[in-house]
Amino acid sequence: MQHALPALAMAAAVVASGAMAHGDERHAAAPKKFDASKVKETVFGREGDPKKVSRTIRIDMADTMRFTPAAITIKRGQTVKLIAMNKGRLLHEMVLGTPEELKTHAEMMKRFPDMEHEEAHITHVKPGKTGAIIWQFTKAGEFQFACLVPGHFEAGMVGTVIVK
Ligand SMILES: [Cu+2]
Repeated sequence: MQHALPALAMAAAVVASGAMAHGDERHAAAPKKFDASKVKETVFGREGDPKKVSRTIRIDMADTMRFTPAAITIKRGQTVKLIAMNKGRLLHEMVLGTPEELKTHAEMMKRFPDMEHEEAHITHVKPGKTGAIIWQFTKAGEFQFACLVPGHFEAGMVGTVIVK
């Protein structure tokens, strides 16, 4: 019995780590609906209102573990629609974030590869399909988009977002 409590506390700590809480399967099937009252500001911006999209950027994903283009430049405040097109035969994903965050997230994915996660800044794209992220880049800086399928990030599947 002595071990039960620490184990539980650890499990809770893992779940509590915010963006890393992928275990929530409720998100999996439901289509993303924009709800302004639920939008959270992050250090790299916030979920964008589909009605305010002023620019659409297509980004191809390939099994060579590359995004094309690998770098995009956005005007601060602009709401963009990033369309991720999976040209390969493997599952890929596009996750927005800061370089530090994405690195931590990739480590997490290595430990828990089966974690499902569906959030505004993430899109999973099956081979031959497209996914989309609508995002408002509210802060200037250098951010990234990455594929966090285990092994892909490590192989260099990372792109740069410059917000001016
Ligand atoms: Cu990938």
